[in-house]
Amino acid sequence: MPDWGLKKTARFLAAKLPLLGRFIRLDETTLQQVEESLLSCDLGVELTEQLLERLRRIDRQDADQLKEILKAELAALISPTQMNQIVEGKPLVILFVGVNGTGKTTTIGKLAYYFSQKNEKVLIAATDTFRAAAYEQLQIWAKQAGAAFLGNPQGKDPAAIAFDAVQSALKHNYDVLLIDTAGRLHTKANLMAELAKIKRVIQKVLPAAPHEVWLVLDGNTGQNSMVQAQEFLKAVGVTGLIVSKLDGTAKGGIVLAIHQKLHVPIKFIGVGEKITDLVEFEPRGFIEALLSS
Ligand SMILES: Nc1nc2c(ncn2[C@@H]2O[C@H](COP(=O)(O)OP(=O)(O)OP(=O)(O)O)[C@@H](O)[C@H]2O)c(=O)[nH]1
Ligand SMILES: [Mg+2]
Repeated sequence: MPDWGLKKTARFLAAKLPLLGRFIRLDETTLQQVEESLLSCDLGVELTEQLLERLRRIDRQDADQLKEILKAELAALISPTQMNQIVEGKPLVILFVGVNGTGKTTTIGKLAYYFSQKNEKVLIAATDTFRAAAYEQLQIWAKQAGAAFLGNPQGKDPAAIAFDAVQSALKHNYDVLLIDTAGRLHTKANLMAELAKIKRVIQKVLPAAPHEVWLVLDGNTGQNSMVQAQEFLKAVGVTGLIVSKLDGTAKGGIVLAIHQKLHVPIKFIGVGEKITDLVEFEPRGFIEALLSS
């Protein structure tokens, strides 16, 4: 079983959920406690209400193990997978976007390692010309992951660097190109337009690229993630999501809320700061871990 980074959330839920013995009825007080617990781990209002509705229909005879019931009912509510395959391309070009500090650069380091382990030849490109330390930070990750690195510490134009990166990936026969971008607020129209420009410029070199645009969300951000996702979707057509920092939060329920609401597949989740702290997302395993403590 993968480490879903849910220890904090699971422990939190375990402490909050009412203890039910065999044949105890799911009465309104119990249900209310369940509701509060689920809301406070950020499962979201919609999913929580749907779940409560299902719990209300459960026969009292069945209510012997609340957690097992919750697991089964939650799993029945959650759509199993939403096409979690990564699109094919040679080179496969993935553009990473997101609000400041969500974990884009760290995730790229982890993914470079993930692809390298599959014997793919990986190139990482740094287009964050905004934050001074960004270039070096990504370079260190590339080295650690055994991936090639391209950037321009004096560069001013992110799109121009992206352009060079795609050309270089084609020329040198890379399997995967991971393009980092500077963090930006989803409310800043000019910065969102810059992302669209990066995308257009990439397409000039390779019309099918970027094959994927992955939005990195911080698992601690809660319901505001939904708003961020909607804006990035509008601006650059996000094809996949990564939820990071689940190890640091007791609000891991947000992942299921996002999965259910946004209809964009969650590809991976980040569960720590190490290069191996990345897990391929799969809802059933996630639910199991959420209610495992
Ligand atoms: N605990 C934990 N920390 C993480 C995870 N992912 C990223 N971080 C930390 O979050 C901080 C920000 O990560 P970055 O990768 O620099 O985020 P970014 O989105 O590239 O930031 P900007 O480029 O400034 O927008 C760093 O301190 C990372 O170590 C994670 O899964 N778990
Ligand atoms: Mg960064």
